Amino acid sequence: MTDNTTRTDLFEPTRMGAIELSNRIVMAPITRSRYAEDGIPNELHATYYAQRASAGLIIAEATNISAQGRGYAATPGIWSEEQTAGWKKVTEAVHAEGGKIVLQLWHVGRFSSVALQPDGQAPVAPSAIKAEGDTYTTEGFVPVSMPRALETGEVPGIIEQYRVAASNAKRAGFDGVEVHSANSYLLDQFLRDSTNQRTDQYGGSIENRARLTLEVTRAVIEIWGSERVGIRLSPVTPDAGNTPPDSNVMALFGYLVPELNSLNLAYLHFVEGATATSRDVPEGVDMDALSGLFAGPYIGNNNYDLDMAIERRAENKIDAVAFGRLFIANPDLVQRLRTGAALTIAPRESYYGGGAKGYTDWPTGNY
Ligand code: 8OZ
Repeated sequence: MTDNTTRTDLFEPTRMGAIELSNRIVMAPITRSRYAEDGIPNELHATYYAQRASAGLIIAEATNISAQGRGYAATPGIWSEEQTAGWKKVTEAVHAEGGKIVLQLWHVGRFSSVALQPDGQAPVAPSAIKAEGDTYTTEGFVPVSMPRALETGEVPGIIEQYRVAASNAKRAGFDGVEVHSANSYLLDQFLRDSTNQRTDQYGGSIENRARLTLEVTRAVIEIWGSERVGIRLSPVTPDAGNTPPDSNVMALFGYLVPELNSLNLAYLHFVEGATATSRDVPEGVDMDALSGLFAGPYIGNNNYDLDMAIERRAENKIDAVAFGRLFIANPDLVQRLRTGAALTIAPRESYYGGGAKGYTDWPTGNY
């Protein structure tokens, strides 16, 4: 049996803002699509997260901040009292196991279908540009719908949705929240020039396109304090329809990351490469140069294995590593990595949908 604790400090406690972590291994937010139409977490979800509480930090899966922000069936919400009460069961179960858990606040923007929107309305977006790709409804996969551009006067209402969700998350007992400004959802749609063709103060220049992400983050900080707010960015991930990232990734994120420094966040969480796909980046992009601009705790993510995490930690390129898929079938991932025990690879069929099978029935390892 190996003892990997001698090779790295990844298994030692650390602190991100006001959040104390028992180690530097983070569970990335992973959509598992196991919720009823009401988006209310229940005992099953509490069990799932509690089983994974030995992670230094759990970032709970992307959670709809409003009915309008919803783009996939079977995902959870945090806009109603019932959803808030459901999440309380989850946070209590995780805390009972000594874990820490933050909630990822999600608005899909244009990546939705009229079938999922209140009163069958069009999804909202920075500009009326349709995404390509399919989303999941109770009727199965359907192409996403043509969105409508938000009026400037509606933007405060979007920020308010984040504020309400952040405040619900606080009442639900989370240790903090992560602003989902990645993966081509609403905030990322504002950031990128491929999806934002606005002519008001939320479009055009980089400063304008970054405005909503910064305003939302500040609004959430007002609820939580900066030391319990993190943010996730995915500078080079194309969207589901393969819309490329921004035409000038280095300039856009070279502006945004230093702006975030002034907010004193708990952490920055970067998807290094294309989310869940590859660590390759377009020519001219240097992810380490961008993450190096961040002054606070930095969580690296995307296709890591332990050796890569140890190496990048030793080079001081990361403060913590987030694993997503590996947490599916290895609830005790931290212990397995620590001892060099074998890892179980979850089959794709287990990722999304269904109930306890492939969700809470993974054994802990033999070590
Ligand atoms: C997989 C399936 C549905 C949504 C993301 C929230 O990529 C997601 C997501 C992932 O950020």
